Amino acid sequence: MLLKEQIEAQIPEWRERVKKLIKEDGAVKVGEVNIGQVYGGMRDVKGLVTDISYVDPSEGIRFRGYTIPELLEKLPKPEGSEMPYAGGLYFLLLVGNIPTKEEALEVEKEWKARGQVPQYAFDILIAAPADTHPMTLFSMAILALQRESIFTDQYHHGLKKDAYWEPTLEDSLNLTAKLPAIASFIYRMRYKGGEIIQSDPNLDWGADFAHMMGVTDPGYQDLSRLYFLLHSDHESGNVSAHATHLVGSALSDIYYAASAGMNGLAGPLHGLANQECLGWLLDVFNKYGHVPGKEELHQFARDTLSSGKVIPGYGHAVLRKTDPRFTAQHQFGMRHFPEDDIFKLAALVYEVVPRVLQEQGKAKDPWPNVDAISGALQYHYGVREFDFYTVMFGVSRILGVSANLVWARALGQPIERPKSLTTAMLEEIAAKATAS
Ligand code: NMX
Ligand code: MLT
Repeated sequence: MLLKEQIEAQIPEWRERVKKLIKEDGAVKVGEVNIGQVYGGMRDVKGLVTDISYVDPSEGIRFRGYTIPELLEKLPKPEGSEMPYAGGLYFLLLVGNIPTKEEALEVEKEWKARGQVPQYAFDILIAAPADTHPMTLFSMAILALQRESIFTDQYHHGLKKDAYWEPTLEDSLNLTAKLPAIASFIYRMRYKGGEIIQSDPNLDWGADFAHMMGVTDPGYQDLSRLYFLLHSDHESGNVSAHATHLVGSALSDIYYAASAGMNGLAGPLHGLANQECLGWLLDVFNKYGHVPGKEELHQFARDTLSSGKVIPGYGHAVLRKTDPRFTAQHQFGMRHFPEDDIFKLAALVYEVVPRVLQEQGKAKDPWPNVDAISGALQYHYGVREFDFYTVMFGVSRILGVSANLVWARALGQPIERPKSLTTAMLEEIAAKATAS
């Protein structure tokens, strides 16, 4: 497999580079931590490392050094499509180079060969109470598949540390291959009377998801490819990536680790914000019966804040400008359906809400994040059951977190175990600092 060979070829150099850095410069400080950060969700504490993506506060995400517009231009695309193969993106995340079409198609082929979901995983979903949240079902299905882990099996039969990454790559390909079928099964079981649509062997991973969802508009294939690219990775400190890394650091396999990551993604301050955001847009639309004017929208947003709620889709822990993932989705909507009411509303919110948040003066980042508009695009194509939206985020995010776990294993990253202090200890540290 070209993918595996290219990862393998890089590992000795990476190991050497990291070993040298730790040996020669292990004591060099990268920052300091203050009491505000200890109580404040470790914001801006630099304690993680990844070479797969980086979020600059004023620029946004770069995947392996490439901005989103660069990726949309450079990654190989299926004939006649506007958006790249997810297989090419996965190659880039894992290997670090823009793949050739042949390399992207090899990943797509691997996924096809590994995409069959064992019936027992579906049976577990069918047995769950009908009102179980789609994210719970998604996480359950991933966890159910844990018995398939090659890493865990080989580990218990004796596996050298240097070789950990190999079965982790196998597990990652096996799991990611199945995600479109699992997600669309949840959708069809939950909202379409259980009429399951089988995978089409002629379609790429992103387009096959669109097909299995039962959305026939060809534009949805490109939206799916775009969606899966944009949500895949956002450096290491976000809740889903960090949870996956943390659990994986105990040498739990990718099924345990990704399921944990998905449980974090299911929180309303993280991935669930896309469902909350569409709900909020519909509340606005239904209140006025049409796309309201800026003044009415301004008032609605103020009312949301005064009722103690956050405005979903706005604000970010790291970003301090409009999320380029928002911009890419906004541009997609402008190209394909600028007159769609809910899309127009989401675009109008962008003109109003940052000002409302600035007036309130609490949010450090008043600008839209990835979740502010993703639901409006789904809604246009008829995927309107918004409690499903975070599952699509999860399908994409597992591309990033699994690529990270392969490299964490390749570089022998240790079990994660930061130190905690008591409040009395922090008070003592503060008293000493004041006295000196
Ligand atoms: N609406 C209202 N208040 C907000 C918002 C918002 N969109 N964003 C931040 N604030 C408040 C925040 O609740 C906090 O209030 P308090 O001091 O009363 O606790 C204050 O502003 C300072 O928060 P920040 O330091 O700016 O933000 P933080 O880094 O703590 O949190 C988020 C980041 C993303 C959790 C926060 O902006 C938020 O809750 N946004 C809405 C939910 C959302 O869109 N989440 C999705 C993020 C992207 N993703 O997919 O994960
Ligand atoms: C993400 O994509 O994980 C979100 O933007 C949250 C984050 O980066 O903190």
